[in-house]
Amino acid sequence: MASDNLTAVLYKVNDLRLEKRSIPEPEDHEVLLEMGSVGICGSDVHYLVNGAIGDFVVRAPMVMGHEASGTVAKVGKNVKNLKVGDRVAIEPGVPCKTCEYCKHGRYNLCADIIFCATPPCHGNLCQYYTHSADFCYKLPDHVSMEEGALLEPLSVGVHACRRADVKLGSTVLVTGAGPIGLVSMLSAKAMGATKVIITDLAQNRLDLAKDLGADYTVLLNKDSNEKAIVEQVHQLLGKEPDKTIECSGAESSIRIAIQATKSGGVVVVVGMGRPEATVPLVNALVREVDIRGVFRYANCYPLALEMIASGKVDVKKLITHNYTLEETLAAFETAKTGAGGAVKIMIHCKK
Ligand code: NAD
Ligand code: 572
Ligand code: ZN
Repeated sequence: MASDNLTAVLYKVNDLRLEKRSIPEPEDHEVLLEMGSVGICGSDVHYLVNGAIGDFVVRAPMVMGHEASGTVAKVGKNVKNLKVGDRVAIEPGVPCKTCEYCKHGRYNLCADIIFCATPPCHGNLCQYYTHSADFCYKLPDHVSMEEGALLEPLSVGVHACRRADVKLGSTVLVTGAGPIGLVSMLSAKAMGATKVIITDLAQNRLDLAKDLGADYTVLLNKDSNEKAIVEQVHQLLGKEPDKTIECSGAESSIRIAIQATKSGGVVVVVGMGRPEATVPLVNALVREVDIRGVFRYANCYPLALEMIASGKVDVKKLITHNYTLEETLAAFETAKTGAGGAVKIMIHCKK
């Protein structure tokens, strides 16, 4: 088998290597993809720096990358939906399709899901990679490979807004203006939110949020007074938000989210911080503020693609840095330090 498949492999903490691996053969239901663009996600950086996220521990070398697009280079014999040359976005989680959750369409909750770059499963930061054809979405000619890769985080935003039941006229608070807060804000706007306010500790991220369409921004610092922030949010909006989408992972943000949200409203928690948090639960209970979890997404790629293809949402501005596959180590160094105001770093795998 040819072994000219340059691949980014995480061996252990702070030991990321580029190595040549063999080009895999697609199974009957799979396609072989020549990889296009792969975004670096916060989770990739977390595995690099800590070797684990919660119970998911890198115990064996793992290929990085799960925000990806590619071009079909070969098709398995049972593949009907794609042909050689098709450009596709790759949905990184392939579920079992037979469990109760899969059958009810909530396949993100499948216990046997194989999700790229979540140990022990390999990701797709490489030149050639095989994937289930039915988790690949053909891109129209005018949608770029970078946008195809960004369908992944955008799908998290779409799922968060669906969980929050964002609709025409919603007023939305987003806490945290990292890539996930920003795609949640873009999704909320696209789904009809008329006012979106977003918080962060970093002014450059709030500036980008404003550029992307945030109506109001709130700069916080670690010592900001909780009650004063809630007041400020209400004052800027002129009302209480119907929905809050927590995207920072900070306990203080969950506390603010609950207190700021209107009675009868919804708080969705996307940010993954410490496993346990102290939150004003009774405040939420007596005001019937629903607190809902978010775990990745299910059935969101088609809508995320429509949002981009129709021009309703522009995700390209999230990309602050570009690297080639050969420059992967430098790309991860930038992701680790956040140098140059890095938000989304994109790696281009095709020569
Ligand atoms: P990120 O670290 O780039 O962004 C987080 C942002 O929150 C940063 O800009 C940071 O300055 C800001 N922040 C930190 N503390 C804050 C505070 N107290 N108030 C307001 N803002 C604060 O991460 P990201 O890639 O945007 O992801 C956001 C979170 O979502 C992470 O915790 C990540 O693990 C999680 N995530 C969850 C899912 C899921 O399925 N639930 C999916 C993807 C990401
Ligand atoms: O794009 C998917 C994604 N999911 C993230 C983070 C970044 N990107 N999640 C946060 C971490 N969890 S987890 O349950 N886990 C490591 C499987 O703690 C998944 C969702
Ligand atoms: Zn991710």
